[in-house]
Amino acid sequence: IVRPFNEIPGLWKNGVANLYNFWKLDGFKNLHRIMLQNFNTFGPIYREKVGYYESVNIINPEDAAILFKAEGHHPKRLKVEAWTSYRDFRNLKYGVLLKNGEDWRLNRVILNKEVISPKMLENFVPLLDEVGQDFVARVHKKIKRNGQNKWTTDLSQELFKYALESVSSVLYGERLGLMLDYIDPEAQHFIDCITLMFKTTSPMLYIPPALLRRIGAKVWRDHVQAWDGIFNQADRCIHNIYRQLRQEDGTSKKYPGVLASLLMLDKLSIEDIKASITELMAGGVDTTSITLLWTLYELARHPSLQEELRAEVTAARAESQGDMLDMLKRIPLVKGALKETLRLHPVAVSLQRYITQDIIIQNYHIPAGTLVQLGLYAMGRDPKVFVRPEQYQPSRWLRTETHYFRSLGFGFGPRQCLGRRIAEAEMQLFLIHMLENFQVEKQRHVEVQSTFELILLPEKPIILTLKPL
Ligand code: HEM
Ligand code: 2DC
Repeated sequence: IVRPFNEIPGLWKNGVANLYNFWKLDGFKNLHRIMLQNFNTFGPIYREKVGYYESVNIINPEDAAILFKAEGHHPKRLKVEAWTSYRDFRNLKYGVLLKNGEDWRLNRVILNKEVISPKMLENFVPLLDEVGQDFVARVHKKIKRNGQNKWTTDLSQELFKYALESVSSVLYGERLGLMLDYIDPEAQHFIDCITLMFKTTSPMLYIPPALLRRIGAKVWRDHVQAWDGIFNQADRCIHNIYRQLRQEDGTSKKYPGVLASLLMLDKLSIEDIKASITELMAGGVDTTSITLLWTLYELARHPSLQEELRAEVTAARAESQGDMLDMLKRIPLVKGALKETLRLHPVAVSLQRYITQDIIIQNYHIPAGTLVQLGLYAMGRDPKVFVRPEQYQPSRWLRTETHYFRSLGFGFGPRQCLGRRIAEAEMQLFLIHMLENFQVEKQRHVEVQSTFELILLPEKPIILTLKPL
């Protein structure tokens, strides 16, 4: 017999007391570890209430399948109130990230064709490949200059620039010039604002932003400043393209970028386009760059695996004879490495949906309307789900063992990551170029853990050494 909702184990009776304990455990930074611990304590399903944030948490791929079957036609994630409050405060439109219902679907369907359709890779790959080439050229130059024939550094700032340059070139069909020596201070400010925006969001998951705003709290003020910086910079880029488009005669055959394509399509209002383009630009920086940093870290820790990947890339290069679109089809182990990185170091600690119908998970009844979270970080490290989960093994994604609801780093279904194709191509091209040019090494005995700043980040700088091959 099915057990009732109220019997699901967990701490869900006193949200305020739980928030206090959460805060004592420095939970704002440890959310991923706390979730892992909760699964250890309560088993594969638990119910929780922290502050005003209430959810049912699951960890098994088979249960994830049940969850996503009940997501309905307009899948809805946890509402990040800090983000909607800012838009409301500044009277700005929601983009596809924050919209819901039919309005979300109408926008998303049009954006899908321009952003996530595999057909678009033809347009994106040449642009992204150029940025990849410029990145390695920049590293070579740095190495030449310092005269040591190697470069030991924390690459995160360089990777932020690579990611912003990449996503901008796809969105605007134009280069910002971030792979040059002297970069636009506005672009650097944009990068800093994104980091601050994420960091200030996490406390506001549990404490309503409206309250923080009323008491004039610093997090809220910092959050507003961060988004202001993001929207100002995106606005400048968007206006530029808009102006250029009005001056052109429209006969150019060159791919003009996502923004110009959307403007010419004329199916979404300018305000809707602006809102979603800003979200894409902001969503495209920390996500891919941190995933690449973790990947380089893992490759540095596993030198023979690094050589295996290099061999795959060398062979793919020869076989594809300079056709990059073809080359991307010949690097399964590189793709496995990226999946493996997202398994151990996911950007999103969880995936969530408000279910639209009653479901039964682990023999508990869960009513429609409940927020159900899949603990993505916890699932990636669960020995019941992945054989020897602590080992970084890209080849596990090539084997015939089941991958059923196990590769969920970009989410699932119609509400999955809109930037997924861009992110994948951008990261694959980056690894191709890096593996072809440099050996990646690290200092011995340094283990780096994750910290939660809305997305999961390395808790301390990752120092790597790049040596020309
Ligand atoms: C949504 C992960 C890169 C833009 C999401 C979601 C995840 C995710 C887990 C939620 C999906 C769901 O609820 O099912 C990642 C990862 C990335 C990445 C792991 C890179 C390694 C990017 C990039 C962009 C982007 C490069 C922009 C170009 C978005 C947007 C949404 C989203 C706009 C919201 C889509 C919607 O609500 O309809 N991403 N992302 N992401 N991501 Fe990404
Ligand atoms: C954070 O408990 C933890 O892709 C919360 O590119 C639940 C939650 C809700 C929404 C998730 C968020 C978590 C992590 C960051 C995500 C976000 C949805 C989209 C966003 C996964 C898991 C992200 C990084 C977007 C951000 C785009 C934005 C900057 C314009």
